[in-house]
Amino acid sequence: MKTKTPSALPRVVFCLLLLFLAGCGPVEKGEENEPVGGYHEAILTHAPEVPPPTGYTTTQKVIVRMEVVEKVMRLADGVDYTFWTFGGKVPGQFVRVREGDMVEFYLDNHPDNKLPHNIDLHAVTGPGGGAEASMTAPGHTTQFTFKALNPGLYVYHCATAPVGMHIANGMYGLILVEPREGLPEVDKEFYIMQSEFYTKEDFGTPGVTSFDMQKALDENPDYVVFNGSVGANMGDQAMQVNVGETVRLYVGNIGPSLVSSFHVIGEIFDKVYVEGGTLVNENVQSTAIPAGGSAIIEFKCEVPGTLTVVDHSVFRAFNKGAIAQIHVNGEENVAVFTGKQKDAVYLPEGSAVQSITPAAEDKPVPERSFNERMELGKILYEGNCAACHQKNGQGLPGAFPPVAGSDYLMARTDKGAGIILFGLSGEIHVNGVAYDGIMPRMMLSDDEIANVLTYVRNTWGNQGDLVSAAEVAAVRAKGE
Ligand code: HEC
Ligand SMILES: [Cu+2]
Repeated sequence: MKTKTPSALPRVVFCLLLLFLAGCGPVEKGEENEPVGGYHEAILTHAPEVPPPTGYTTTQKVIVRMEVVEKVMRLADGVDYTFWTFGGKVPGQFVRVREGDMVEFYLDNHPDNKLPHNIDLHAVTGPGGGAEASMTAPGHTTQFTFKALNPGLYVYHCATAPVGMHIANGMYGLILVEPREGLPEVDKEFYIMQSEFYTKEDFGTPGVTSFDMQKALDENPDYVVFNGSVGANMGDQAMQVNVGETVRLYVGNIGPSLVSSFHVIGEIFDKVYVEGGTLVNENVQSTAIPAGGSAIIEFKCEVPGTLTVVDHSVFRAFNKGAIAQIHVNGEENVAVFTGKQKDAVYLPEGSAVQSITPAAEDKPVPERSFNERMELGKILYEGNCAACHQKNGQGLPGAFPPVAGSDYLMARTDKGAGIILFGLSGEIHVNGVAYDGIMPRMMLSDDEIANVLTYVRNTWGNQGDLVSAAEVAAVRAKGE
């Protein structure tokens, strides 16, 4: 150990000076007068698409132009809503820039609109996130510029009073500020935004509906959805990936009230950029996304199948619409997942078979018209059956038999009531194809079963007749 010499103090001062100078280097966040290396117009995309990585390494001036449009669109099948939008769809377009970029933002308010609007981007360092600077009357356009100082995934939304109402009507989206070094490369990227709708009529009521202030104040939404409507990314609109690919989800939750317990059924998040920031958590099942917050999620798809994206506050998923699908296409990988390998009857000694089927209703249910049963049946089908038999009734090869054009269903003397009341298992043949799966019994009332069967037996080319609640009750009374 050396002894202390009188020259130690000046050396320490010199080192501190060096540290201070390094701290003011050109790549430090907060640098205001960075040279701009070029300018271009941002590529904007509608959900679930994401613009490609920025790919540049110098600071750019990026022009972003967004148009506010008020218009009636689909909220659910048979349900329309007067949305207020950024870019004509809900959620608004995805914006992608790089840390340090100067963003020149233009907001156009279409002349046919009734109201002034503005934008608060959480990526902005400045008053109101740009809200005051972008307040725009119908038929006007405004412009302001901000520097994207902090990397991360940020929500944007309209902040015109009453703010809650502008948000609840659809005015929100995401802006990604890539870190200077970019994000690691992945195979597929998607944009998912969760939001709530508070409507005058209850969930699924056909017609054009509109905003209900009391339900909003009670934080009791009728709809909780991904990407602006019920089923926006289900079935044919599902996100498509391949086995072996790494997927990155940019997920935002605008609320306006609820915190999302974001989860993907059948996957584990290899990485979560917590709250859309820089901190990465690993091996996560569900991640909390606050109202006005986000998360970046990555996972590798090792096996084929359908991944179901949900808010794990699960009534929101299966009863209010917070559900989407990712189809993973490719070869089975039994080293990771085998599928069902065995299914035998289990009868413990001395046990009676338990049933939780509700008892037959005591009082007869009033019968309904054919059209009424068709309408109600469609909603029941989509909520209870479509997950397996698919929205178009085609089923899934090798797993769920088709109910569209099913000779098996149409030949049954109970019109199918027994299948729904008691479930179905063992080998069956539908249009000459063998299926050997298990359909669970469904906890539906006689009236509801009559509705869903009337719908199934008279849709997709099926030629059936009305199924009455009395017919279902008779099957229930006879037992399995
Ligand atoms: C969890 C998945 C699942 C759900 C939900 C489900 N089913 Fe099924 N369903 C099946 C499977 C699997 C079979 C085949 C059972 C077998 O192989 O014995 C089947 C068979 C059937 C059949 C007979 C075969 C055919 O294709 O005609 C009908 C009819 C049917 N389901 C109707 C419905 C209706 C209506 C609902 C909603 C009320 C429903 N299912 C909900 C999985 C499901
Ligand atoms: Cu607005």
